[in-house]
Amino acid sequence: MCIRDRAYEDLWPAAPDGFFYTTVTAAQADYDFNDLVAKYRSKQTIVNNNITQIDLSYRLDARGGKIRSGFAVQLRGLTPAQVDSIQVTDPNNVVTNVAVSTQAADYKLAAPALHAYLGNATNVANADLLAKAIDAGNNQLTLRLFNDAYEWLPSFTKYNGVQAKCNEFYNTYRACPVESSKTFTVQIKLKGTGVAKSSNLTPPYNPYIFNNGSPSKEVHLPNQSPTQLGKTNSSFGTQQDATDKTNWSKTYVTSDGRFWALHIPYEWDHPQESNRIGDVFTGFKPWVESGGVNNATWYTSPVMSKTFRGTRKFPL
Ligand SMILES: [Ca+2]
Repeated sequence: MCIRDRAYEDLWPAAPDGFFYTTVTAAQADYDFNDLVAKYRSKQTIVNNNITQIDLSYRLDARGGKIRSGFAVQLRGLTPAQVDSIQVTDPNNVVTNVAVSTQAADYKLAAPALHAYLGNATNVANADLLAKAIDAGNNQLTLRLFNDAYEWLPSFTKYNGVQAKCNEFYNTYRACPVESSKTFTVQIKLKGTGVAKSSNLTPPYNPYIFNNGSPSKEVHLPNQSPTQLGKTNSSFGTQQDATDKTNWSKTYVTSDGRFWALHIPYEWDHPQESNRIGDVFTGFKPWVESGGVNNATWYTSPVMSKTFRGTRKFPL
């Protein structure tokens, strides 16, 4: 008699929806939450209650920020030593087998998009990033997908003399033509029988963006831990930031409960450029002020004239 392994796939989200990640500058800018809009899905392959493989898909939809930001995800609960292989397919369908380092002195993973930068004179600064430990001392698997959102969601000159403002951002002015989304896929295979399925290693994991020119300046979802490099950011505790630098239990929030990144389980129609999120989604402010108790589905009810999509179908 053959007893088959109890294997299944744990999809997140279970139904098609989205992941939305955005930030503003330290000066708070316009708080329009469209500086980087990415949607993601996660699949965990489970065998006998162990995770043996994690598949991630990140679809970049919009860049409404001027700061050159990179994007990374830390898979807390997973160490580099537990990983057998990582393969990343970039939006150009270039497949990279990512070298995994278990050395604390190294950055945990090479960023797969970086091979494109090394020969690119306009992005010389990125070569410096390569030499730095992205999360040395923490020993949590950290995967950097790209160093500069402009690489994938570029600015243009093609609208000169037509609609010049369409050159600046990517899919945040509703009057501009819709540009295509860009998708990264990641396949992480674990060694041996994998790792025990746990609440520590669940979507959305710990995604963050970082300032290309100052990589310690990370922006995570509220109360998610910075990397070791991120903890050296001297901006913590300045202006209105209320991060707890002792225990890191309270991070990337202000004293009045605001934050710089959002995770929304919905096919979100992000704000048009320079429209404050509270004006686009009137339920947002009461949601924040109630500590997330009231108006929990605020993101489903936009003022349509102030979103990017409006009545226009998104490029899905
Ligand atoms: Ca913006």
